[in-house]
Amino acid sequence: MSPTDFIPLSDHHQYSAEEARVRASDFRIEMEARRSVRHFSDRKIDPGVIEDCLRVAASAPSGANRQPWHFVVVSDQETKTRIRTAAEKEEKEFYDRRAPEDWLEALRPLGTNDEKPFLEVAPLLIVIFAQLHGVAADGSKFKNYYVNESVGIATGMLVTAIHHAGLVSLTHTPAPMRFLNDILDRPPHERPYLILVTGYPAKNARVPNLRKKNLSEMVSFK
Ligand code: IYR
Repeated sequence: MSPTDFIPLSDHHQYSAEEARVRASDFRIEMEARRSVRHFSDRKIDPGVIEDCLRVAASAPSGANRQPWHFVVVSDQETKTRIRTAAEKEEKEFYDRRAPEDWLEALRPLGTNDEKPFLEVAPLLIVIFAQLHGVAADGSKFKNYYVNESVGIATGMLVTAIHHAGLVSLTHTPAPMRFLNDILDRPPHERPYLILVTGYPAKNARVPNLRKKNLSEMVSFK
């Protein structure tokens, strides 16, 4: 383990109260326009844009800075088809048998079912893996900390960066997801976390009419 090494905090911007208000409000308006989209166009994405979005995700805080994540960016059509086939098999089980009635009821406003054409239509599937432990250069294992929290934060930042770049995404979690290790050739200590379906919306894309909680429903000030 390397010794403690501190450098000056650089690139930190402080804004006037007015600038801060404008920036916070502009960003809120931008982010409130984000929607999970299930109708994708097949329009390709500039690889440089996705690389920058992934760099944003990589800047996330993580337990002991272990960065316990791996992202597989899938654009290969045959691989997307294999993922769709495997995911739909699990999803059919879920919708036909595994899901309890209250879960199906909760999903009704979203209009989801076991058909996942977006897994083949969208130009990119970013498959996010959580590394349950690390592996050193000599093959020995080391612990990771707060893996779920860390990967969740990185994923949230990726979702935000993708929206900021004018793309849309869908967090998709077919359950169980272990088939992704086989298809994408990832080791067993990496657990599939979610598939971030990424691209441009279809011309006629529609989204459910949902409402987000307002501040008074979800925040208390003391
Ligand atoms: N994985 C299924 C079911 C599903 C579950 C939740 I929780 C959602 O918010 C949406 C869907 C599917 O993708 O259809």
